[in-house]
Amino acid sequence: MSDLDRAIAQLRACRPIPEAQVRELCYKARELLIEEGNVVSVDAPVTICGDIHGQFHDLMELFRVGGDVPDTNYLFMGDFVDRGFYSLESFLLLLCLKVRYPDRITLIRGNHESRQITTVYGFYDECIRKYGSANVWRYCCEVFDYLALGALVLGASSELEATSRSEEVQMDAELETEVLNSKGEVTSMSYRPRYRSSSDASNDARDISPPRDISAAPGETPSRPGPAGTGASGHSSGSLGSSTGAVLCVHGGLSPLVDTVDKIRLIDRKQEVPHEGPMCDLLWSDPDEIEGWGLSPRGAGFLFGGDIVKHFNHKNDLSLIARAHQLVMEGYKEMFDGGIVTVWSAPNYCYRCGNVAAILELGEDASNGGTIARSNGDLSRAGGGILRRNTHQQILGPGRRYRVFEAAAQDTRGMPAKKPVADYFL
Ligand SMILES: [Mn+2]
Repeated sequence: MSDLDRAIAQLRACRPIPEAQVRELCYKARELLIEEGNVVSVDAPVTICGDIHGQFHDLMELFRVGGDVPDTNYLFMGDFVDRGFYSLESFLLLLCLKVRYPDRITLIRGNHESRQITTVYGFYDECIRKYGSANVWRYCCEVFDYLALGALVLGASSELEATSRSEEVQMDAELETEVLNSKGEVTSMSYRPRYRSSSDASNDARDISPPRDISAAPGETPSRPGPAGTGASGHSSGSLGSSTGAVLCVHGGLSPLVDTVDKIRLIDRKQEVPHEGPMCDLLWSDPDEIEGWGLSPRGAGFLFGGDIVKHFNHKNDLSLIARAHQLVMEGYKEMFDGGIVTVWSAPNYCYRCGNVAAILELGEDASNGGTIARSNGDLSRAGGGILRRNTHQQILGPGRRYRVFEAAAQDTRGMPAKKPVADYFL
């Protein structure tokens, strides 16, 4: 067993590792993170998680519900530390997993991954308490400066594969969202119309006949639109890039100073979170039911409305923005026709808010093999409300599976709950 695996085992048991080992870990992590761009590309399938805030036992519950690393590919959207009692163990475990399985876990920066904020909200004090000096806090803050500012999830499928087959299969609709409880039971699902034309019935027969244009080079759009519903009219939408737009993940939200994802890439991120500017906004902003931009009551970042999200997503070929940063009692909250979602992964936040938590799973688009003949030509004639203007590329949102979970049971926390009353007193 390597030192790293030993450290992982020790941290999984919620026991801190020695200071010298933290130092080495942080050095290795920095070497790894320095190579990442400000916006990391992540291929689906991926499980997206929101704020953790030092709630170590709930992080263990998250892994129980969502699967372990490296079996599950994870993307954590920041705010690993502060508020909870185990910021140190939570962050160091995630960091160990990052160093051990760099391609199976992505960590991006939250507004709490900062010197100034951790000094006020608990992480600094926790390090002093557990190590007797600020060294470990300092090593961790140096890692914070190198965390990516966002991630772009590519290759997600627009359609979910149903978890349970008990529901009647809807031929004319595809499964868009599913919500599961921590036992893996489906508690709700939603469908969207499948954009196939009425002549689909005869489609199967035509698909096996010769004139199907399979000679088109990848990325090349056949010039002949063809009659609606014929496989010959186009190609699997995969060859124009996925029919599912990319998903941008950031901790907070958008910035009035950033109108393209490429502008995020230009930021010099290797620094303490500034008090203003694009980097600050990405980590601090919140969506709100307003038009345009508004002042944030947080005193940093901005509020942004549905029009801002719609425009940004369209301009950047995004189908969804996933963000964290705000407590939502149901664990997740979609806004603006599904253009943005808040994912919150700290159940019973601060051990008293009574909320549930959620993680968001995006599946892999398997249609690139061409087995599903959805042509762009057909789609652009379908006339649905979700069509985009001035583009032939149909951009569908990704299929979204939310796993909702509650706080870890008291007896897994390793701290004495209320002593049970002995039977003979009752
Ligand atoms: Mn936050």
